[in-house]
Amino acid sequence: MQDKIKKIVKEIEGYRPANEDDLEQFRIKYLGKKGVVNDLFVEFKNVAPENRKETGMLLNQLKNKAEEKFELYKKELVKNSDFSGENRDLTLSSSELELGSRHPISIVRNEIIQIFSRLGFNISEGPEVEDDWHNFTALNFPEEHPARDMQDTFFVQKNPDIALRTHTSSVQVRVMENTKPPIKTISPGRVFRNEAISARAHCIFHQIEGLYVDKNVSFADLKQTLLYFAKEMFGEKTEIRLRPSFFPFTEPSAEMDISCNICGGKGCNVCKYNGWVEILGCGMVDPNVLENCKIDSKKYTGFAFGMGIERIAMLKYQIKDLRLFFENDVRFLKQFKSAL
Ligand code: 2U9
Repeated sequence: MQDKIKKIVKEIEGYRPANEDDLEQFRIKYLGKKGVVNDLFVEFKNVAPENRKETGMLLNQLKNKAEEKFELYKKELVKNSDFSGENRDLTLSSSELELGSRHPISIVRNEIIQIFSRLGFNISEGPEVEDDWHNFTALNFPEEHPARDMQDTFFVQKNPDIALRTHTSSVQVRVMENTKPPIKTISPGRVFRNEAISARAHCIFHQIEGLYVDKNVSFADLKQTLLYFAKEMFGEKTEIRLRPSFFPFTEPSAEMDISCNICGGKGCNVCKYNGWVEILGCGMVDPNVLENCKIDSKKYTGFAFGMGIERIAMLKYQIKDLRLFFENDVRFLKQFKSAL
């Protein structure tokens, strides 16, 4: 009998329950009324008196082992249970939930929105599928302008009148058509261009465009607004410079550079050793555009600007390849933590 008991002790020592049901089967098998332990106690009555002491001790050890094993795993299973079991312990603390993180494009977009909100800009949104009028004609694009070409624009169902918007200026045309000045709005959103994908270009990207139309809005107002933006976004020491440019929808037009936020203007590979990096385009709204939207260009003037959010994010976080924003690799995304 002693050998039998020792064998069962070994069996119990090696036992690990697969789940709650398994543990219950263990309890019934060893500790139940008709279980192994009770059967052995019945058998014990027939043990010869000279063997009783030793066999009795072994039997008690077996019983204790089985009970300890059962109690240990009962506690463990309750701790790990999903609270659906009967043995739930509501005093146990919950397991920690791992939080996700915002996409870097959302973080930068929200930061830009906050900066312009402080200057009184509201947010406007509009359709991603646009008609020719809102995307091109109202914005003073000539009939033969290359941007209207199949090569640059995604047309919907080969309809030359319906396309995926190539910029969010189309949203601001809608705002001007439906609102009387003063208008002070920014339009964040996805835009689409028929371009080959590379480290510096993608067929989908994100823009924020700004528009301020009122009496007496001047180029000086534009410059001051953009200087404030640059300092808030890239740091107090940031300087700006405007270079003359051309867009169909603004006159005069300019491109804006900031002093390189990496080397502080001394020269590095981000600014290609000239100390300045381009971040946006801007200008005074062309009077034709105001008139197209039924705004009296003799009474009102306006400034506008546009930027690619990916470009701002690449400069802010020193990211060299734009495609990383679209791959959604969690190892890339989880590096960006933000309150916004
Ligand atoms: C209206 C009238 C004018 C918005 C402007 C730019 C200059 C510009 C580019 C920057 C990089 C687009 O993302 S990008 O490729 N944008 O250079 N955008 S002025 O002008 C407007 C907007 C709305 C009604």
